[in-house]
Amino acid sequence: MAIERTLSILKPDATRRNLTGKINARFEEAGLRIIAQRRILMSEAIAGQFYAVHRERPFFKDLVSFMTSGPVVVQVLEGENAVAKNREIMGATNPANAAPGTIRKDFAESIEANSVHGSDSLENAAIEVAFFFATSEIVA
Ligand code: RTP
Ligand code: MG
Repeated sequence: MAIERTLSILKPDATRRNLTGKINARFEEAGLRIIAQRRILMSEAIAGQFYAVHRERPFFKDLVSFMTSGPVVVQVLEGENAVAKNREIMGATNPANAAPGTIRKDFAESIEANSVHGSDSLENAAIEVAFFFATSEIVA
């Protein structure tokens, strides 16, 4: 299997409840390595640009206001099959549908405040990693 990189975000509901260490432990236990990490407060412009693909969706406005409501932790995860592995340990978007033992099942508050973001394809992972990190900030 190929070593991949994926973009992960610990969302404002996770930072508010001081869950960053607990969630990072899930990544590390699954064999993913945190090779870049930064805590930021997203501006509306940055959140809107990051979620531009959802611009026409009914939840877009709420999503931008949620993602700018508190600090987030942006990070690059590296490991075998990292994109799919991260999606698997995150669980379904709606925590009500998330499998037992997944991050969203155990920590998410709602379909919106669902604790984590993870890139959904290798192609988007490369775009999203470059959106937040310079090459010099990623130390594998
Ligand atoms: P993410 O992009 O955050 O990793 O989540 P995802 O792929 O599982 O879900 P996606 O369809 O890309 O949606 C992005 C984020 O928008 C919020 N959302 N709210 N109110 C709603 O019906 C609704 N649907 C989605 C969630 O925060 C979701 O993670
Ligand atoms: Mg998504």
